[in-house]
Amino acid sequence: MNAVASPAVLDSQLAGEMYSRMTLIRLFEEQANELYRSAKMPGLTHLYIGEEGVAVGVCSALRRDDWITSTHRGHGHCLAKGAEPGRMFAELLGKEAGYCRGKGGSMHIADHENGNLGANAIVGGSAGIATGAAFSAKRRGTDQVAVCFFGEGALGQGLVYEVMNMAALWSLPVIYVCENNLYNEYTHYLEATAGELLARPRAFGIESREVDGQDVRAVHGETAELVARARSGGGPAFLLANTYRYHGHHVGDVDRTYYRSKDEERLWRDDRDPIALHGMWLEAQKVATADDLRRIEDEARAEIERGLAFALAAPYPDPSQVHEDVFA
Ligand SMILES: Cc1ncc(C[n+]2csc(CCOP(=O)(O)OP(=O)(O)O)c2C)c(N)n1
Repeated sequence: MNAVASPAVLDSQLAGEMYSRMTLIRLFEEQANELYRSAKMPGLTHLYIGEEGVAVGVCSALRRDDWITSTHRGHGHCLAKGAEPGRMFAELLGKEAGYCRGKGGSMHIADHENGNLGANAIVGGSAGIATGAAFSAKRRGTDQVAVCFFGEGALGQGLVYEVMNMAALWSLPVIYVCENNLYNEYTHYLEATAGELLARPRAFGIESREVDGQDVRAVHGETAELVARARSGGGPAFLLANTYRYHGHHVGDVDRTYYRSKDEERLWRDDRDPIALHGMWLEAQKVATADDLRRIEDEARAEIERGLAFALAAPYPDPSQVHEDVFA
């Protein structure tokens, strides 16, 4: 995807591609869960299911040479920026064909060809990397923009404020995208984050907006404006996207009733699903029929199955490579 729509116009082709990419992410994540449950994947993973509208809305407003940085919940960001499911599955399985030759795993996928500087398991850690990339773009005189994805839990990290301060002072082309899925692990964010979330970036004079993260078109529209602004020297921005993760903090977090209710989960799944909502819009606008949407889903499923088969059959790295690509 990575098409660049003008801020005001969302053409029907792009709207269809957004549906397709969100569906691909959903199916990838369901399969990642299966890999965990069938003990084929080492370690665990943090599913992005429910939040697809944010990654796809944002990345569809970026160019391929724009950058993103990502989090422990990063598969959706990678796929939205153009990564292939096969190489991602390979990375999850520790295979040589993975994006990091099998040494990064689920939480550290980087895909530089598509502008993905990498996921980071240190909460807030990638804010410095995105801001540094924006600094580099400005110094080199390119018009690239960097997007930093992070959860609202990262608002408790000092680094985020250090770099927002620099970004504002130096008018850097960076957009901080805060995905508020309501929970920091097993704690509601209101128990961990004082005051108004947007008051924080606004204290630095950063352009700050809020968007419904379940509305992929709204996310795309806000991002496109902020990207155009940053590209033309307007400086950093902060986008607060309200969203929800349907699954647990990680795949092992199955019984969640001690920190959130089943009714709450049902409400988001049934009434606020970004893929279903966008599908209804496509049909209502006569951009796609129900058959078209089914075909898109079938194609995405086939792509996931091909990617999975590729990854399962792929070889592990040779043990002699264990000390390669290690930085200290
Ligand atoms: C610096 C740091 N502190 C603590 C952790 C443990 N940890 C992993 S995820 C997480 C909560 C993250 O919540 P949020 O940033 O809102 O992202 P979400 O998981 O909701 O997507 C914590 C505390 C960590 N990985 N890094």
